[in-house]
Order: sequence, then C-alpha cells, then structure tokens
Amino acid sequence: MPTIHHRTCHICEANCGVLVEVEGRNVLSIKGDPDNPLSRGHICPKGSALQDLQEDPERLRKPLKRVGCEWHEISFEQAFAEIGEKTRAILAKDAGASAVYIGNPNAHSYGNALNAGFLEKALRTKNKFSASTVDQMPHQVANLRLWGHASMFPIPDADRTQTLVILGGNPMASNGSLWTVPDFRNRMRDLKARGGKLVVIDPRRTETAKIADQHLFIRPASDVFLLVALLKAVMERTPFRPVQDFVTGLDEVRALLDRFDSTACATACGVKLDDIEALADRFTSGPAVLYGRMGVATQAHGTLNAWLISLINIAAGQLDREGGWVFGLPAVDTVGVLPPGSIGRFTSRVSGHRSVLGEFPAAAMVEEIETPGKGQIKALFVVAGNPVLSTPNGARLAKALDSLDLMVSIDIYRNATSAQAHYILPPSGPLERDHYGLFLLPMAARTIAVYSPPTLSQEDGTLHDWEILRGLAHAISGEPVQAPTPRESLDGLLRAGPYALTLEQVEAAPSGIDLGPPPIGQLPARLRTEDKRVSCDVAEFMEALAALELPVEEAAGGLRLIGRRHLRTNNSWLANSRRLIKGPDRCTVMIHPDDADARGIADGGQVIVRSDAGEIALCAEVTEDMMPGTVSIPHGWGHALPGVAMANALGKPGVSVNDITLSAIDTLSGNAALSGIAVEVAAA
Ligand SMILES: Nc1nc2c(c(=O)[nH]1)N[C@H]1C(S)=C(S)[C@@H](COP(=O)(O)OP(=O)(O)OC[C@H]3O[C@@H](n4cnc5c(=O)[nH]c(N)nc54)[C@H](O)[C@@H]3O)O[C@H]1N2
Ligand SMILES: Nc1nc2c(c(=O)[nH]1)N[C@H]1C(S)=C(S)[C@@H](COP(=O)(O)OP(=O)(O)OC[C@H]3O[C@@H](n4cnc5c(=O)[nH]c(N)nc54)[C@H](O)[C@@H]3O)O[C@H]1N2
Ligand code: SF4
Ligand SMILES: [Mo]
Repeated sequence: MPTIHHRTCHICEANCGVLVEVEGRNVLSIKGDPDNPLSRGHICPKGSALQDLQEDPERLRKPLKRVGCEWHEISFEQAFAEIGEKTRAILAKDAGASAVYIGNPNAHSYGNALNAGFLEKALRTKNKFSASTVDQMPHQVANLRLWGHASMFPIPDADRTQTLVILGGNPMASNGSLWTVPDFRNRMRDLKARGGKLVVIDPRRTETAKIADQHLFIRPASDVFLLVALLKAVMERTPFRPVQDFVTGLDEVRALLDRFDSTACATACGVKLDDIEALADRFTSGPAVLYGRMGVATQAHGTLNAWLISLINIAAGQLDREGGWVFGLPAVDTVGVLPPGSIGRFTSRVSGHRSVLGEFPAAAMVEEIETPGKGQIKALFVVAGNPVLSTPNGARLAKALDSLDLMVSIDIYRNATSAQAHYILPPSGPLERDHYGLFLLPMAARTIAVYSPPTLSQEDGTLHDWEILRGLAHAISGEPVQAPTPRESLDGLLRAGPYALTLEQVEAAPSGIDLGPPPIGQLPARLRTEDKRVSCDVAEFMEALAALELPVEEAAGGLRLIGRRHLRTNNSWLANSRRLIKGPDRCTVMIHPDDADARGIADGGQVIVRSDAGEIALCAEVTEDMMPGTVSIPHGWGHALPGVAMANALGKPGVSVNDITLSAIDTLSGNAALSGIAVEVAAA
C-alpha cells in the first residue's frame, strides 16, 4: 500500500513543503503540499528530483579510499581509524597544518550545522573556509554592525508591501536567498493585484525581471553608486513614516554623501537619475522595500552595498514597519543561539586577511595550500562542498589539492573536488534523514515551524552526516563526542524559543504550524547592539565610503562577466538528474547581439572567454536580455574531469566559470568579488 509522507525539501532556501508518496522503498511521486502555510503547494522541478538524488546509482553509499587512481570501498571503522592516525601524525609535525571547508548544503542540514563544530574543535584549526565567502558574508558583516548580530537578517515584508525593488537577485530562478520565499510568482501576483509594483535592477533581463513592472539595467559591480544616489534622493524627501528614535548617525552619513554628485553616480552605474528619483518617490510615499542579494554581495564593494541597502530602507521609514524591511521571529531563534560574530580575531598566514566570523576568505584557501612554511595546509576536510567548481581560481585549486598529505571529503558524490580526496565519506540518502530549516525559517516570508522525520529508513551500514562528523572528531581527538543528538537539541531549542514549542507539538502538525507574518515593532528590543540602538554611521563603512572614487571611464568595447542560476540546477551537484538536465545546453555565455556582431560571434557558435586567470571554451547564446557590454556564464559546471563519477553529466558536463574568476575580495568581509570581472570573448 502506498503511503504519503510530509517533508520539507532541503535543496534550496525556499524550504517547500512536499508530499512524498512511497511504497516500500520506491518513491511513486513527489508533489507540493497545499497545506504548508509558507509554500502553499509550490514545488519546483528540483523538489521532484529529490527522488533522482535518492535513487541515483552514482550517489555514494559506502566510504571510498583512493590509492593512486584506484578507489576501494572500505568500512567507516577503517576510514575513521586511518584518518584519525594520519591526521594526528600531520598535526604532530605542525599543529596548524589542518583546514576545513564547509559547503553550502551544511546550511540546509541542522544536523551538520550543530555538529561541524566538533570536527573543527578536534582539529583545533584556525583555517576555516566556507561557501559563505563566495556568497553572503557582506550581508552578515552589515548585520553585525547595524543590528549587533551577524545572523539577524532583515527580509522584505513581501506579502504586505506596495513596492519591492530587487537588486542583484533572481528569485524566479533561485527561489529566494537570505529570504525564504517559496511560491514567489504568486506572491508577486498578489502584490500586483493590490496595486503594488515589482522593480528589478539587474545587468540581465532575468526571469524575475520578466514578471516585473519595471526592469532597469545596471552596469556590473557599480551598484554602490546607484545606492549612494538613491540614498541621497531618499534623504532629500520626507519619509512617509518618521525614522525611529533608536536610529542614530543618519546625519553623519548624509554629510559624507555630500561629496558625491548624483548625476555622476547615475552615469557610473548606468541607471538614469530620473529612474532613481522615481524610486525615491515610491520609497518615501508608502510601504516599500529594497532587497539585494548575490549580485550585490559578490563585489569588491559588497559590504558597502549591504549597508547602504539597509540605510535606504531605514531613511525611508521602512525598517521594522509593515510592508518594509522586517525581521522574522522564528520558533528557533538562531540570533539567541549563535554567537553574534567577530571580525579580525585571527590573521591569515599568507596574505594577512583578517578573519570574519572565524573564517578566512575561500578565495585565499589556495594560497594557504600552495605556500610552503609553518602553517601550510597539509590536511584538508571538505564537508559538503565542491570548491574546485565553486570558488575563484578553481583550476589552480584543483592543482594545489594534489599536494595535500591528507584530504577527506564528506560528500554524496565523487565530483570535481572529492575525486581529489584520499577518503570520501558519504552520508545517508536525502530522503533518509530528518530536516528542520534551522537557518532558513528565520528568514521566511511567513513564520512557520515544521519538522520532517526521515521518509525512508536508512540503508544498512550508512551514517548520517552528523554521525560522520562526530566519528571524525572522535578519531582525531581520541575523545568521544558527548552531546545530545540533533533531534534532542532541536527539541531543546524549540522549548527555549519565542513560542516555547516542543518537537512533539511541531511533529503533530506535519504541514507546519502557522505563526503568522513577521511581527512588526520588534525593535529596538530585539536588537543585539549594546546600546539597543541602530548606529548607521559604522566607522569602517564610513571610511570606505569616504575613500570611494567614481570609476575612470572605460575604453569602449570591453566586456564584464556576471553569473547566472537556472531553476533546474543547484550550484554544482544536480547534474546527474535526468529530469533536471534535460533540455537545451545551459552552460552558455549570454551576450548582447551588438557585442556578438562586433566579434563575429553567431548564436550557438563556440567562443573562448578569457580573463586574467585563464580561459574557457563554450557556446554563445546571443540575446537582447543582456545589457550591452556584459556577458553571463553560470557556475557549477565543468564535470568532465578524470575520476569524476558525474563526469559525463548525461552528456552535458559544461565548463567551470570559476576557472576564469579571480581571487579579488571585498576586504570588509573577505567575500569573493565575482561580479564584473573584465573578460574578452572571441569566436573559437
Ligand atoms: N562564479 C560563481 N561562483 C559561485 C557562485 C556564483 O554565483 N558564481 N555562487 C556561490 C554560492 S552562492 C555558493 S553557496 C557556493 C557553493 O559552494 P559549495 O558549497 O562549495 O558548492 P556546491 O556545489 O553547493 O557543493 C555542495 C557539495 O555538497 C555535496 N552534497 C550535497 N548534499 C549533501 C549532503 O546532504 N551531505 C553531504 N555531505 N554532501 C552533500 C554535493 O555533492 C557537492 O559536492 O558556490 C559559489 N560559487
Ligand atoms: N535554481 C537554483 N536555485 C538556487 C541556487 C542554484 O544554483 N540554482 N543556488 C542557491 C544559492 S547557494 C544561493 S546563494 C541563491 C542565490 O540567489 P539569488 O541571489 O537570487 O541568485 P542569482 O541567480 O545568483 O541572482 C543574482 C542576480 O544578480 C545579477 N547580478 C550579477 N552581477 C550583478 C551586479 O553587479 N549588480 C547587480 N545589481 N546584479 C548583478 C545576476 O544577473 C542575477 O540575476 O540561490 C539559491 N537557489
Ligand atoms: S523551490 Fe527549493 S525547496 Fe522548493 S521544491 Fe524547489 S528546490 Fe525544493
Ligand atoms: Mo549560496
């Protein structure tokens, strides 16, 4: 008899409720759960592909050990024993020789999130790298400075706003980021039905731009000038709601902005001053909110961008106000659980980068492996990450990994990164684990509490990620980890949370408990700053703004590179799913017809894209969706490597854009500056 199981899809940040129909171990169907109060029945193609992931014969089930080019299946006992011994030998020679890289799926697994620390502690390492510094670190630095906690993420109150402006985000493809907003399309339909407006500012006419009321092109990596001009324009107007009295420092910021000429800023970013003024009018005349994401974070001025976005919302009277820039109040309040975050506790060995939230820039991991001396990384532990495809200078990193004495990947696949490991330790299957959206539910458009028990029983002999993390910690330190299970911890966290729920209560509502829209009026009580104020004039941001220079006019004809996501991908690891990879080749370089004509490039023709870091060959997709002077290539491709299980990726391996990205960073956050890299494109 088939049975239906409620689950939350853990693949992306949207956390959609799904209904999984199973008979024995066979998955019969996966559909959206109409009763989930947040996702309301929404599901995307990746949700159904959970089945492909569960059933993929190339997904690893047993630990692998690499001897030369050969892979041998071994037991977890043997793997832990050998890794423990080798790690201790390496650390005995140089206590600073280990490192961890924590990949994106850790944010989607509360078990990993609660247990990765045991491995880091056993290694006693300061060398921590993660996907956060090719992603959202600028937002976290701005959070820390403005609200007093790096994990206190403001979100747009989309369900109640009248104007939503999206800068450098594409929720129609990504399903939202730092903003858990499933069913985005219908939420935007509702916005329009109540007379509201969606505006998208992006160098590409994206899937989101196509459903927007207005799309404005912007020159890559020039957002800081748009934001300066918009903040000036907002400050010139009277906000329709007064700015709160717990906000200080806006006058100091305004004084600093005097040195910028709005017309020059508009020219620098390529957005007309009239359009900027019209936005300021909307921002100061009704509920409105400005939201920025990946596209504004992965820039040399990522942190300034994140800061200015909040200042615009604050100055327009939209902070903590209905329809504005608000904070969720989740059932487990991560702000109460996690440390606020620190900056500059350590300095990196080679380039002297300061640590941010205890991490060094992912873009600097390669130099720490390559550069000889005390503290050179010799043992690397990669937890659910694929930095060879996901971090800048991937090709150089791939080469460097070869020099390690020990590399361990905890991963479900033998892929571009894990194929270089000496050991790959795979966790239980995606439907065999439980799930709670610990880090994502705090950013939900509507607050819910929902827990998924495992849908299928674990295959014999497998371990969950969290058990592998504890196994490694034990093997390395010799001390067994004495701590509650993730489930026990979750129960405790829920009880200690704002609604004092128990896991039992949450489990009794399989589609989730509806806790309503983000509560308004939480500030200043919820602030984590010492004085319970929001001080807008953050010293180091002010310094950086004071030093900001308008760009020198560029020579005509140059091209700037930006990234792209597709609904049927998730970073690097879904290329083995037939239902996701079907359809036209997606690893293409999009280019405007004028730029293509000037180079003799035809639609579908092979081209070479070159940067200072290297070159890649791929097909051109000529389209007016691109802003002239800008080209776009998605990341997460490039599977055709020796020893990689998904090498063929069903005939569509693609190439890795990170073979041509550079190690430049936003110095305030350590985040990689991926947007706006200068490239040349030529017909092959
Ligand atoms: N040029 C460019 N580069 C980018 C980006 C971009 O836009 N442009 N985006 C950046 C962003 S936002 C991110 S988050 C990073 C991602 O960077 P990474 O996290 O390094 O890369 P992923 O491709 O997400 O790799 C996830 C890995 O985890 C494995 N995995 C999946 N599920 C599980 C699981 O449950 N347990 C375990 N143990 N392993 C699992 C997958 O097989 C894969 O190897 O990439 C960044 N890189
Ligand atoms: N389908 C799918 N969904 C995903 C993922 C995936 O790989 N596939 N990855 C997940 C992850 S890890 C993340 S972090 C989120 C990211 O979520 P989003 O940030 O919504 O995703 P992106 O598609 O990277 O959107 C970035 C947008 O910024 C634009 N952009 C690039 N450079 C600039 C610039 O200089 N200025 C401006 N204003 N815009 C710019 C790009 O054209 C793009 O439209 O998506 C998550 N969801
Ligand atoms: S939008 Fe994200 S959470 Fe929802 S089904 Fe798709 S991948 Fe899963
Ligand atoms: Mo990400």
